Parts: sequence; structure tokens; C-alpha cells
Amino acid sequence: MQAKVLSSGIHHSSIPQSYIRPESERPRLSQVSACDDVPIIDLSSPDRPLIVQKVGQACKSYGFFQVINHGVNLEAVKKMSEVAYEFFGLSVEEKMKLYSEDPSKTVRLSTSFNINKEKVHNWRDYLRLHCYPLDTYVPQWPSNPPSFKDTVSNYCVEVRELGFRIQEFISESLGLHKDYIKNVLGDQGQHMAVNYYPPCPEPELTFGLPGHTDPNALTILLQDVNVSGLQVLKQGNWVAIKPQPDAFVINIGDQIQALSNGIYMSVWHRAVVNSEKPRLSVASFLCPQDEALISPAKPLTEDGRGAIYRGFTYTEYYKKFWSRDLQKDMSCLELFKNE
Ligand SMILES: O=C(O)CCC(=O)C(=O)O
Repeated sequence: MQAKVLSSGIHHSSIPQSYIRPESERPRLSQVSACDDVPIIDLSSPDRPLIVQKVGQACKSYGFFQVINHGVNLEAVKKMSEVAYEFFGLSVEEKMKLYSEDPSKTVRLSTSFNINKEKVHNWRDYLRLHCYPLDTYVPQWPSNPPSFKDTVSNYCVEVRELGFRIQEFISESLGLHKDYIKNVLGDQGQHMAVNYYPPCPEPELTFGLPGHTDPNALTILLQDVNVSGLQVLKQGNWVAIKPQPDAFVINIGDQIQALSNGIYMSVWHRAVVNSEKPRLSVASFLCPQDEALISPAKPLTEDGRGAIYRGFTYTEYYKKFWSRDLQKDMSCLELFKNE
């Protein structure tokens, strides 16, 4: 099969035309400053009300935060990064066995975002895995590198627990019962995107991933500690998030924005590339059960604004999300607003 991935060993001295963004959409890297007040929340604090308060503040003003002392085994995290690098270092023939452009596939290696729907491509390869229930999906995962299945399964179990803890903090911070989000989302799905951004000869002209919000409920992102690339939109400006050792970046997704009746923000974020080093990130997405009915929590609609969003199932939402290009100007959630 023809190599369609960027991690094919082919060296590019300039980027192909199909990756070049129009002038008005480029990342303008020199105008991006470092975010100097990233909320960092220590989850080992015995003061639970303080954690809840900090989570609430971060969700309202940024839609994202970082957690440290999060309880996920640091050795499991290290091994996850190592096996991910090993996977992208495999021969192109080996990797292409998993290649697919069909977003409905539960295991696939792909490139860019939605290569058949988008006008301009992104400088990214990614391995996308469904991860829950593990028994169903692990047999379909790559068996090369040989440690892949065990390492990634362990990581998935730990990260899922962390996600549930954070959902409790978020529920409480909205004045809801701690299990509110978990109860509404049902038996949550879990997906993973292992993103690999090869060095790019012209990083000013393209993105690893352009600005987007995540369609799911909560994202737990492991950043490459040695190579920056994540940027978030803060008060209309893109700011760079410096990787913090032993931390996860937590992003509020569209479903929590909807449940919170727009009080919390599904954060706009993007990944930029650089000319020197490959970069890796591992995004774990907790997603509502397919049939879960998502609508603003009743107590949050009683301030005179009513429900901003109409009710929808996650299946409906997810289909809509993948039928579009990742657009930098409008979140998919806009399409679910009440008149
Ligand atoms: O690579 C990153 O830092 C961001 C990844 C991301 O936004 C995604 O996978 O949706």
C-alpha cells in the first residue's frame, strides 16, 4: 500500500501545497506568548472544597487546567510515551496495516484530521483507538510493538479513574451532586488519539491541528514534556502551554459545556509544529454513552436564561462533528443552540 502517512521516513525540505494554510489562517507563531497563569491544581490536597473551587474557576475562565499529583502511576505514563514513540518509529509497511480514513473504525492509523473532508491538511499522523470496554477493543489494537497492548491498557484504566474523579469535582463546582455528570453520561466510552507531529520544514504555514474544541465530555492530555506545541485561546489570543513535568492537561469538552448550560467553556485549542523535533501527545477522551441524552442541567437553567442548548444524543452530536472539517471559527455545539 502507498505510504500516506507523514511518518514515512521521507524527508521534506518544504511542505506540499496541500498543507499550506491561506495567509489569514496561519499560526503567526511570533505573536503567541507563553501562558503565564495556567491553572495548576494539586489533586493530593486534603482540602477537597479548595480543589472544587479551583476546578470551577478554571473551567469558567479557561475551560482547561493542569493537574499534578493526580494519582496516575508515573511509570505507567512514561511507558505510554515510550511505546507511542516506538509505534511511530515502526516501518511504514508495518504501520500502513492499520491505515484507514474511515472515522467510524474503532482502531486506525490516519493522518491530518479528516483527509477526505478537509480543504487543507494538517502536519500530524495519529493512531486512534477505542478503549472501553478494554476486552472488546484490545484484541484489535496493534500487536507491534509487543508491549503495546499491556502498556496502553494499564494507562487507560488509570486515566479513566482520574477522569471520573475530575468529573465529580466539576459536578460539585457547578453546585450539582458529585455524581451528576457520571449519571447523565451513562457508561462512558473512552477513546484515545496518539498524535505524532513530525518535524515540519515550514511550521509558519501549517498546523499540527488547527483550533478546535473537543466533541466529547472531558479530555485528559499527556503532553510531550520536552517539546511544546499546545496552544489555547485565552481572551481572544492564542497562548502557548509550556509542558509541565508529571502533569496532565484537562480540557472541558463540548458535552460539559452543554450540560453546564454554557457556564463552563469547551476550550479552543490547537497544536503547532516545529522544524526541529518530533512531538507526541496522547489525548484520552471520555465520551457519553451513545444514547445518553445531553441537555443543560435543570438547576443551571433557572437564572432567567433558560436552556441555551437543545437536548441531543451523543450519537447525533458525534456524527455531526465528523461530518465537518475542524473549523476554527465555529464550534459544532453552535449547531445545537436553541433559537
Ligand atoms: O497535541 C496536542 O497538544 C493537542 C491534541 C488535540 O487537541 C487532540 O488530539 O484533540
